[in-house]
Amino acid sequence: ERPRAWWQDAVFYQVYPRSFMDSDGDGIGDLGGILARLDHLQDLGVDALWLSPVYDSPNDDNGYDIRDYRAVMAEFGTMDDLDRLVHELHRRGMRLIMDLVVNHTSDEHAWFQQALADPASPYRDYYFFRPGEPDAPPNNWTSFFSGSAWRWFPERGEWALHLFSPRQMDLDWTHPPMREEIVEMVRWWLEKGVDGFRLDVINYISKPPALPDGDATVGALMEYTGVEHYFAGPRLHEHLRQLRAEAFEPYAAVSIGETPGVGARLGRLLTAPDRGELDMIFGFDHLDAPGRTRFEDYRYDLRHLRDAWTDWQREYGATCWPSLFLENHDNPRMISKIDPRPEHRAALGTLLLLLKLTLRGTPFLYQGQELGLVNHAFSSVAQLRDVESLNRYAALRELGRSDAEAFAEVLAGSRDHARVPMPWTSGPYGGFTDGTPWLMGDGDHEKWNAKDQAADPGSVLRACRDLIALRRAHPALTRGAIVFGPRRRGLWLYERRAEDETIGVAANLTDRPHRWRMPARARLLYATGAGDERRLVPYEARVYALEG
Ligand code: TEU
Repeated sequence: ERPRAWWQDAVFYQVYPRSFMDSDGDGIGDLGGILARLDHLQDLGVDALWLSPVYDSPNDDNGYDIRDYRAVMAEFGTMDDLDRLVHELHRRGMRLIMDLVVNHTSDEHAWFQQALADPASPYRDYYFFRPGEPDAPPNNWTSFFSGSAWRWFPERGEWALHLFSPRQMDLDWTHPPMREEIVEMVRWWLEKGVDGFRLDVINYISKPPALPDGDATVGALMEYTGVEHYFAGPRLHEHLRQLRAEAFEPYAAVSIGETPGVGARLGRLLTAPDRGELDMIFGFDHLDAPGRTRFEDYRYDLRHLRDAWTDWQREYGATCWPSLFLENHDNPRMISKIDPRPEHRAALGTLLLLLKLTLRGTPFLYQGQELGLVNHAFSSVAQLRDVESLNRYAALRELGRSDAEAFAEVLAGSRDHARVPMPWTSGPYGGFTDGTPWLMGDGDHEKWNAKDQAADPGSVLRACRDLIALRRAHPALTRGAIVFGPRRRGLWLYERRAEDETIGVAANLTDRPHRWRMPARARLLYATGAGDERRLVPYEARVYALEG
């Protein structure tokens, strides 16, 4: 049993800085904007911020293509602004984790530029350069952003690997000097007082040296060819142990791995305390129904979440510590996936928050979830900005799909739904900027914005504040064991048991009423609906205390 850590009691809030708040009128969110909105986060009651990348970047993938790890992106402000943010958060008793993107760098990073310029450069071993012919990539791996995972450099007569955009060049982690530079850079940030990191696609960093072809059937199934070779590569655990031992451990920094494709079983190997690797991971299997992908426009059934998370919590047992998230900057808004009907929006938004704030583990809110935000009615690909969406649209058109077909597929899963700027007021552009936003929404902010919801006792925002306060008031919700009730039709029933208190939760996961009665000795702590004593209405949940 690991000693209790701060991040086990904390509620995290993910800020996508480009879309949070613009303080200088250029239409792009920035650090000054975040500083100006810290009261919103403090009023919400969150304990820690996870900040998506703010490092210098050409923004091919909105900062996930880093050009200089020790500089702040000009659009976002200065290093002084970042130092002020660290100081201001700590002054408020909050913490900051940054986004560590070390599977790849921008092609404009000095390491890559020097490797390109000089065949004898020591930086060539930092990347996957392979000699070859212009029409024969070294293997059949595909990029997550469409096309081959290899970029041809005619001036060098060589290919270079990129699992993501052709401007995000994969780092070769088998090369010790590269690993040492990463360790040094992480320590540099921890010296500045940062409290930890979310590690971008950290399970992808170890590739088998032979870079073997991917199995085409896996490619068809997983949409990406080659992923079976690197989603948990040969030296992954070794690299994670080095990072922890040399960078995170000495600063007691929290490490949260973003690990697409990793399930609970491998999650235990990555996060069990005695493994010396990561503290938590983000698995993604629960975000889509089995056999579905986010690019399919289907109604997500919350019973899948119940089953996926129940299994995950059971597999983790008392040893490992789950992360609890349903949205981020890479996925559509969950309310829209489950039930886009306006009459259910507030109840569903509140239900999703309640589940995350009462299950065992650390909850992560993504900006806008506290407001019940939904997908945007983009009308054409011209309105999109996400490199994944734009590349996918072009690839589908290449395959002969019509504009309507290609746009419909991209629209279903576009990451831009979650990247439309935060709605602070009902005013122009939701009060996000005095300029023109880099990405335009569909006007939803006129009715759904932080200012109006703060004044409305029945709003999702007020429910979110109350639920975070409830979680803080009852240690059973942060430290109690979890015991699941029977999986009855559309209900999710579970208890959180601490020595002096048991808290029960009953949630209706469907759009139909379900019979349910409070247990005899129960004291109601929180209800999201009318509170009929014999049933739960659609998407209604109750939280109650069982005496003794
Ligand atoms: O996302 C990685 C990720 O989740 C993808 O592997 C995803 O599984 C893929 O798009 C298939 O759905 C991280 C960042 O969160 C994302 O914003 C970046 O674009 C990406 O890595 C590259 O840095």
